[in-house]
Amino acid sequence: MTQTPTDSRTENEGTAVEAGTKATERFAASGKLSKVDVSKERVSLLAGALIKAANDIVEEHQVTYEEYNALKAWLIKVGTDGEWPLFLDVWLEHTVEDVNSQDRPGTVGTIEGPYYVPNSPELQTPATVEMRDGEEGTPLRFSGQFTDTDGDPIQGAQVEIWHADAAGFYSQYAPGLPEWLFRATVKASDDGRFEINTMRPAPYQIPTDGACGQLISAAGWHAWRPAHIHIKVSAPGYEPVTQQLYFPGDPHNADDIASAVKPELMLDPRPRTDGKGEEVVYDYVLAKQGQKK
Ligand code: MBD
Ligand code: FE
Repeated sequence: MTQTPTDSRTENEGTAVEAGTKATERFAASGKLSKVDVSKERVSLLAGALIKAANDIVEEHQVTYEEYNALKAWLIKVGTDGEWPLFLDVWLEHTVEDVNSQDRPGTVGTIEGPYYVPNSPELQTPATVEMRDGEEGTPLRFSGQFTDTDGDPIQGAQVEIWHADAAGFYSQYAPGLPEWLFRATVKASDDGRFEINTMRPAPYQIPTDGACGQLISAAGWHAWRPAHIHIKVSAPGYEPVTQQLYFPGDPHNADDIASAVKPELMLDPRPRTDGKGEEVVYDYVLAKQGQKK
């Protein structure tokens, strides 16, 4: 659901159905559905392998009719709650990302997740992302430089950034937040440098009141992701990288529900000398289009 001026609920009054419906609508609007082009051979191979894996589980674990019906009910609920993007991005995307980035040199990526929104407001470096008056949290100055794999600066690079607020909510997926809160597209300088002023996000708990939350509590798991900043970097002629950056010391770095933490993605923020929060440098090395390890 989109935010309306009469929507006076606070962010934590949002629902899983609301966030899920938005993520599902966003996926449908992304064009990824109209571009489906998978050969009959691959569909037969992949769907066949998935069905066989499911049948093997039933046999190995002697699944009862009660359990089979619980599965059926739950799968239906994933759909009605709009949580297919959430479910897939939390429990499957990390392997898809690994498989598809294994030959790409340069800065490592990780999963995109369900809350990316394209076409965020364009800002020139040095940039400050949209925040509310008196925004809660620790200010974070994030800067770096783009180079190619030979160490030469890249022209025309941009950083798309999106993250949760200090309470752990994403704009456009929770009620009551400004549309582009903590979302921006920052254009780097001609020598590939960028500076983005934002706030440190909070750890994020995936919605607990929908189908995914029901699975988590039925299985006795936890719903947490470590605090993270989502990034998508690109430059003409180079392979784009989608990633997330994390903060040392977060208790969920070691047990991210989405299995998306990698050591190369850990930031090292330091207190700023002017006392106004923290700063951190993170540089990007991009592969030329088609460049392989
Ligand atoms: C998130 O913010 C996220 O990054 C992922 C991967 C899944 C759910 C919520
Ligand atoms: Fe996220």
